Amino acid sequence: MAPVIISFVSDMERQNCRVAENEAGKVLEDEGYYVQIPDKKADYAEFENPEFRSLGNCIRFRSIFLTAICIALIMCLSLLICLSQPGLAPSKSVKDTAWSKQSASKFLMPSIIKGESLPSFADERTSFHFQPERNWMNDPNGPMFYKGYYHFFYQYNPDAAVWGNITWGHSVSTDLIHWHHLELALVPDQWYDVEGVWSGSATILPDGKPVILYTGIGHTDFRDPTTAWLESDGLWRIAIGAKEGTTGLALVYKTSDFLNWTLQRSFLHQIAGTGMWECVDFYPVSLTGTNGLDTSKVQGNQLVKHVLKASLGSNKHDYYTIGTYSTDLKTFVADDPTRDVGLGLRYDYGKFYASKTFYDPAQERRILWGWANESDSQLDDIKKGWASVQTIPRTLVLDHHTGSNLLQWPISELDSLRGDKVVKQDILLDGGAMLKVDGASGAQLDIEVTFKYPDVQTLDVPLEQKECVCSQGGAAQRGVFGPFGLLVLAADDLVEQTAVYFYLTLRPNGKWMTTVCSDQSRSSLAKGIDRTVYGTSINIAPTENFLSLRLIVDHSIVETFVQQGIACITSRVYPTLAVERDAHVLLFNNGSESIAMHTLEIWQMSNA
Ligand code: DQQ
Repeated sequence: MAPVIISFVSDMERQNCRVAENEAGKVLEDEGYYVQIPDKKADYAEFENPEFRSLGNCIRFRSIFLTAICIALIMCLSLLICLSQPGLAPSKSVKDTAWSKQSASKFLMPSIIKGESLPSFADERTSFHFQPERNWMNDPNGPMFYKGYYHFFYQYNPDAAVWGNITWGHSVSTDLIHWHHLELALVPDQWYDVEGVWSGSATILPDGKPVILYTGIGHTDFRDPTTAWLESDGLWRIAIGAKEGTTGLALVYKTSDFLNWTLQRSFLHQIAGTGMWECVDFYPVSLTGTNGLDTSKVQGNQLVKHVLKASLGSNKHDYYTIGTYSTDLKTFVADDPTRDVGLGLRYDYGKFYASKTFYDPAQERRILWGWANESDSQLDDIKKGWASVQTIPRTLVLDHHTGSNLLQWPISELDSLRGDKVVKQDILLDGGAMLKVDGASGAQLDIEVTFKYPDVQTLDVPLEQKECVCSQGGAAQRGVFGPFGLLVLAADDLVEQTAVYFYLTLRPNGKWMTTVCSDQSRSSLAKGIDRTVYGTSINIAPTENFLSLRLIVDHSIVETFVQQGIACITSRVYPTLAVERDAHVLLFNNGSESIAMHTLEIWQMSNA
């Protein structure tokens, strides 16, 4: 079953659009670079099938309304600019063309190319997060489960550790943790890919055939097609992110055959002031169960809610909202307008962008991938020869307790990497306490900790009435109830430490507020690193009795899951002393009141 690859180009470009089935498909097969299997040949033999390699049809894209929102004009301009530059004419393969070299030179590429050995910075490379062997990676693209394998594609620069010359990298796995890297899947070998093969999605058709949609010529406010969903009128629909003025929006196109497309009159959704919506995602979640739902499960609104996510180009954060998709009006309405796209909930309050979900039919779950960029400098990335990781894939379900947020949790397959375990129970942390956890040092850890919610109601001390802001003082603040939590990747003398903690305060309105922060401000002695303290406040009533954290620590990344996944925070950290067995874990309480730690479990994690 050959996948169909579709590049999105506008009306004015379609005259030149390739019908790629024969021409490009042949090129790919001839060069054999779509799938190349250096080892474990038997396991992945499936993908050597020429059928799988061939490309499909180019889309006939009717951008009727694009003119109205000035996108066509912008595209026209960028097209002319591209074509007027000698040396930018596309050729067939990214590996050995003048085009790729020309393009690369635009970005002042360093000379880290395939075959060269990696420079040092070994302590910063992750051991069980998804990373290509070298060079730049950004957005997750087209994740899917196909013929018994999870496929993961990603925006990738095969030539350097900075963005540019964008292709689709490709890896396969049977468990979403152990990955087998394949050759590039999509390369800019056509004129409309002159800016690179940008982000997109995969849709598995009812007959099992995958369709891959991506964006061709970039630099327009129109990109990143979603997975398609099928409605009862027999038409497939996709959403595409766009912008009109400063209003971010999601356009919808419909098709019966993935070749002929009509722009729907109504937008799926729009929010003034949010700017360009990148990497829109749109999918149903069950109101009744914990299974994930296929993207086409749009009917039966009494049983499903819809999630709409946009990655805001303006601040590089992924915002989602929960609401109702009207199959009559073909529009989405958020349940709570004050928490609409860009105004309220984020998947992650740290370094996490351009995310994408997919439905995993094998385990009936919806899985979220997100890109965690570096927090060091571009020069550091060039020196280390790589940039970016993907966060651990997370399952997503509606929080049935609140009905108003999602719960995210690392996929259960991650547990297979858990090794030696340290357990501590019922430790009272007095105000100012700092307690090293013996036997738990290391830079690859999975940590679960639960604190008893303190008895805030009956306290006989003057209470703080303030909003806690993570960035104002970080973990060094001194409060009544907090900051308290964990230090990870902490050096012997604590000159390096990454703190993840709670801080409880009483709002002026008399309600208790729980703030959770990930403080990377003291994570490294190195210079030129982003030291933002990330965090958010969450609704936890004192009656819930407990506060919990799960931390996934992998050398240069700390992923935090708060209160069983109500909120997540991802930090990128670069300790220089607190590495390997010199990286310690401590419990701490910087508040004046005691905090009871209930259970602490720490697993050493194996390499993937
Ligand atoms: N990255 C891609 C675009 C997308 C952006 C280009 C988001 O398609 O909008 O690499 O990070």
